[in-house]
Amino acid sequence: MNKILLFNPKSAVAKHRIPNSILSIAASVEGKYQWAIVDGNCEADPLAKLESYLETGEYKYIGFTIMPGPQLKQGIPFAKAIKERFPGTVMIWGGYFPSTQPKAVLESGYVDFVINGPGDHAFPSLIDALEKGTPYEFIKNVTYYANGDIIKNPKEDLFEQDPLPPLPYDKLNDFYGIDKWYLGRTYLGERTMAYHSSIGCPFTCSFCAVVPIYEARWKAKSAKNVYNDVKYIHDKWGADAIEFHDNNFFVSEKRTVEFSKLIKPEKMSWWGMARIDTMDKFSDASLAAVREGGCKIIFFGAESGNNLILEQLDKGGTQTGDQIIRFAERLKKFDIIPEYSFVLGTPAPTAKQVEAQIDFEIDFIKRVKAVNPRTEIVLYTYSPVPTEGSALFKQVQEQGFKYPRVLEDWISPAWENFDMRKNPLTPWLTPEMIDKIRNFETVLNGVYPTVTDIRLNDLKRRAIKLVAGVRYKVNMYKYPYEIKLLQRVWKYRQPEISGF
Ligand code: B12
Ligand code: SF4
Repeated sequence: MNKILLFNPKSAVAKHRIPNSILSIAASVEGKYQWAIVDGNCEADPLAKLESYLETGEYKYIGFTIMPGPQLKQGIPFAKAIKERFPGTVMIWGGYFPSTQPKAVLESGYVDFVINGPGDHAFPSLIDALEKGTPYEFIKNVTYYANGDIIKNPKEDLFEQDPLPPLPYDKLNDFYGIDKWYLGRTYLGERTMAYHSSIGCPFTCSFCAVVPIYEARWKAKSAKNVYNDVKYIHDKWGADAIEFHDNNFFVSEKRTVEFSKLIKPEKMSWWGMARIDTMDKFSDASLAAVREGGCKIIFFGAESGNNLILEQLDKGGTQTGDQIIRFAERLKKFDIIPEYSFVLGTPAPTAKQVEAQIDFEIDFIKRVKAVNPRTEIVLYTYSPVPTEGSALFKQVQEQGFKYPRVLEDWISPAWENFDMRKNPLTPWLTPEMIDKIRNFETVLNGVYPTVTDIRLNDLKRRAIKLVAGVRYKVNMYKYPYEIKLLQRVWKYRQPEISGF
C-alpha cells in the first residue's frame, strides 16, 4: 500500500504551534495508511527532507496545508520541484488558500486535487478511491481539473466533531518532540499549546474567509472532550497554557462555562477568539466563570466603530459602535483583556469617503483605549476574500479588484502584503491612506505596546511610550521614524503576524 507524506510549510519564524491542520489529516488516515509529517517550521531544509522520503519510492500521496501568506513561499516552489522530480506522485492541497483560490492552484499543473474545506472524510475517501482505482467524482469537498475545467464536487454537511478520531499526538512527538518544538513561552504561560475545538462559524461577515468555506455552519467538540485532550497534553508534556485557534470559540455560553469549570483546577491560562455581540449576552456569572477558569485575554473582531461599515461588513446586525466601547468597559471588572481587531480601508464611493472612514476609525480606537487602556488593538487593512454573492464582494469587483490568475504571482511581495492584510492592492486605497493606517499603528503600538510581547521589559516599554506619547496626544502620526527605529532595535512583535 502506498504511503502518505504530509507537509506543513513554514508559517512563523518562532513560536511554532502544534500543526493542527495537518495533524487532523494524519488522524483521518491513522491505522489505515502509513504516513509521515514534515513540518517546515522545524526543518532547516524542508525540501531535502521531503525528497528524502520520496526517494524511498514508498510515498505516492503528498498533502500540503496552505493558509494565505508565508506558507505559499514554501508551498509553491516545493510543490513544483516535487512534481518535476517525482512526476508519479499525487499532490493534494488543503486549507484556506486552496479552498478559496482553487482555480489558480489547479491550473498551476502541479497540484492534482484540492480539498475544499474539511478534509477529515474527503481525504481518506480520495486516497481510497485512488488506491482502488474507483471514481472520485462523487466524493464531497474534492475539487479537481478535468477537460479544461475546474470541477467542484458538492460540499459535505458539517459533521459532528466528537466522533472524529483523536489527534495522533504521540506519533507527532516521534517526528518532532512536542516538548521541544510546540510548547512555547508566551504571555499566557511557559508552555503554551494550540488547540482547535470547533470548526466553522455560524455567522456570515462579508470580509471573512471562513464564510465561503463553512457557509455559516459551526460544529464543536463537547467541553468534556476538549478538556480531556488538553489534560492529556498538560499531563504528558506539561502544557500550562492554551491558545484556542477556533474561528469562534465562544459561540455557546453553556459549552464555554462548562469547559471553564472543568479546566479551573488545572490552573492553565488561555486565550480564544469571539464576537462582541455574542459575549455581551453572557451573564456576569458566566464571564466570571470564564476568568476563573483561566481565560486571560480574548480576541474580538470589533472591525469598525461605524455602524454603517458594520452593516457593510455584515457583522450580523447586532453589533454597534456603542456596544464595542461599552463591552471593553464591561470586561474591566472581570480582569479579562479584550484584544480588538479592526478592519480599515473598506471601499466607499469616493476617495474622500474612504479617507473619512479611516479618520473615524482612528478616532474611535482612541475612544476605546480611553475607556479601557488595557484593550489590545490589532489593525488589519481590508483584503477581499471571494465571498460570492455578498454585496461587499460585488462592490469590490465593480471597483476593479482582481486576484492573480497565476499561482506563482501569489508569492510576489505585493500579494504577500495583501495576504498579511497590511498593504493590500485594493484600487480604492491610495499609498497615502495606507501610510496613514500603518503610521497610526506604529504610534499606537508605541504608546500601548502589546502585553503579548514578553521580551519587552518595563524600561523599554516606558521609553517607547514616552517617545510615542506626544504624537498620540496631538494626532501627529506622519513619519514616526524614531518609534520604528526603537521597535526594530527591540524586535517588537505583532501577534497577528508572528503568532499570538
Ligand atoms: C494558527 C493560525 C495561524 C498561526 C500559524 C501558527 C504557527 N505558529 O504556525 C499564525 C498566527 C502564525 C497565523 C498567521 C496568519 N494567518 Co492564520 N490562522 C491560524 C488559525 C487560527 C488556525 C489554523 C488551524 O490550525 N486550524 C485547525 C485545523 C484543524 O483547521 P483547518 O486548517 O481549517 O484544517 C481543515 C481543513 O482546512 C482541511 N485542511 C487543512 N489543511 C489540509 C491539508 C490537506 C492535505 C487536506 C487534505 C486538508 C486540509 O482539513 C482540515 C481538517 O478538517 C486559522 C483559523 C482557523 N481556525 O483555522 C487562521 C487562518 C488560517 N489564518 C489566516 C490568515 C489570513 C493568516 C495570515 C496570512 C494573515 C494574518 N495576519 O492573520 C497570517 C500570516 C501567516 C503566516 N505567518 O504564515 C486566515 C486565512 C483567511 C483567508 N483569507 O484565507 C485564517 C482562516 C484566520 C481568519 N479567520 O481569517 N495563522
Ligand atoms: S464572526 Fe468572525 S469567524 Fe465568524 S464569520 Fe464573522 S469574522 Fe468570520
